[in-house]
Amino acid sequence: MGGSATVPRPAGGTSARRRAALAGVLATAVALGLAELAAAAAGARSLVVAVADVVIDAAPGWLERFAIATLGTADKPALVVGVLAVSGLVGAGLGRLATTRLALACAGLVAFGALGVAAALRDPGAPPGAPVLAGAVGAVGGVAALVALTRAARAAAGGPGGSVETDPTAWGRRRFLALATTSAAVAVLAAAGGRVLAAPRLERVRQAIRLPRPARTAGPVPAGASLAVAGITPLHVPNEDFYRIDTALVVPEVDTDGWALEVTGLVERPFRITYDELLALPHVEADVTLACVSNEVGGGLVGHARWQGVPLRDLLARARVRPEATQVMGRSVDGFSAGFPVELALREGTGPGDAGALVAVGMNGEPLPRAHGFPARLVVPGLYGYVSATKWLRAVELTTFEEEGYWIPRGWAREGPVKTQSRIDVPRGGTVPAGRVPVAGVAWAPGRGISRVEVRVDDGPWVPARLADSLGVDAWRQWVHAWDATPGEHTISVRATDGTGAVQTARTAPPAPDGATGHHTVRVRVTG
Ligand SMILES: Nc1nc2c(c(=O)[nH]1)N[C@H]1C(S)=C(S)[C@@H](COP(=O)(O)O)O[C@H]1N2
Ligand SMILES: [Mo]
Repeated sequence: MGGSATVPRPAGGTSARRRAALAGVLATAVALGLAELAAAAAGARSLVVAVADVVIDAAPGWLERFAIATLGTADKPALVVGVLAVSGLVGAGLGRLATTRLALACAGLVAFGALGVAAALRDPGAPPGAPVLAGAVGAVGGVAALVALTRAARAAAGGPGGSVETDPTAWGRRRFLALATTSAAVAVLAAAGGRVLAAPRLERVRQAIRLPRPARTAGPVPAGASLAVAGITPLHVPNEDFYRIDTALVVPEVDTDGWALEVTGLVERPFRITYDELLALPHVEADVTLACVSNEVGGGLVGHARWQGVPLRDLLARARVRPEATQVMGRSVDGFSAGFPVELALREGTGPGDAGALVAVGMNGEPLPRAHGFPARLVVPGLYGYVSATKWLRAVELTTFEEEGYWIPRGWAREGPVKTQSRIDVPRGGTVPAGRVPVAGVAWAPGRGISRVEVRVDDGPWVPARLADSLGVDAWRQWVHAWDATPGEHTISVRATDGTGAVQTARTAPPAPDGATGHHTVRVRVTG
């Protein structure tokens, strides 16, 4: 140590202890930053995110629901911040340990990195070896930083004051400061570099893809399917506006290169199919409305897109489903899974507007956006996403219902048919002038279609709205009602009737466990 019997140590060695802790924190930051950069360069996921994913998977359902309820979509960034904070604490501890047991602290840092590698190795979509490489680069950098910083901290410890010429500890403090600054810069730059590197490469891969022309197209969209009402949700929601729901902290980076879809489980002939092989099969196009079970009445967790892909039943026919199979389980590269009845997967579509379940590779005319499951996902008309719409699909496994998809043990219903719903898009509330006011929105009952939409003002009668042309039973339908608005406060409600003649229920129910019900209602003030 730099201190000797003749040099008084600072009281309690606080600054020395602080420097030791800081050395550990910075060494950990260097390790994480370099690992991030190496992971991106090698095509693997961030180790920090991989650890956070493990935390999500291990969290009990009530905690996860609580986090989503209190933090909303900020729950994932908050978790990453949490993982970084814990890493900082571990780092501080290792830094303190390093002052007396440097080798042990270095081993601790390596073990800490190994945890991240182990978490990332659970991701079968990543090139094997890439997480190990990332962990190794991070560990080597972190250990080097810890050794250098700890030595500098030792040199800096000792008596206070003095000049660089006369006091070696002053020189040591300067060296420590310089090293600390360098370490922080390396950590930040490496982490930022990793982020910059990861996304655009895959985006270029995605944009270079040319989807085949579907053997069966959905046909041109009839002009009468879209209503010219300002503020109504577009019939096809643009990809960048389409709602996004998933448990992934950051969008899984799945390259088509090396990706293959496995069709497996209770089948006679399991097989794997590459992305190019999938593109070479006959494709269909389908207008399907996708809804999230968590959508509140009137909420935005629902969207409509024109999907393109391979009918799931074609793949299942090739694999030959065994008679004891009752459930189709989609499995994603990030550990998510969703299962639904085999009949729904085998059902023959009845033609345009009813295509059946798809392994989708296209969304609104382009390759699936990364946030929506690139390179492939399931789209099963009529079911909520949590039991069907697996994104970043890696396997379709035939099972029985003994197997449970991701959300089932977390308190959501085993089967999730989408409930008939309707939503008022305009007016959304607020103030409108008296006179003719268009009340308009969308209504959906995927699998059954929409046959009628009615609007009620205050306690008046239900009045039929005008329906836009239908794109098929799986697609939502726009509707509009020309309301003669009179001055005062008014309440407007909407309800839909599905293709079987069943009227949307007025009974209110929360999203859990199987989808919200009740009428969407808005209050408006009409000025005279
Ligand atoms: N891999 C993966 N796929 C997933 C999910 C998920 O968390 N992970 N969430 C599902 C849920 S709950 C819904 S509602 C839909 C949403 O699809 P979108 O984000 O493309 O709108 O994706 C489904 N597919
Ligand atoms: Mo969902």
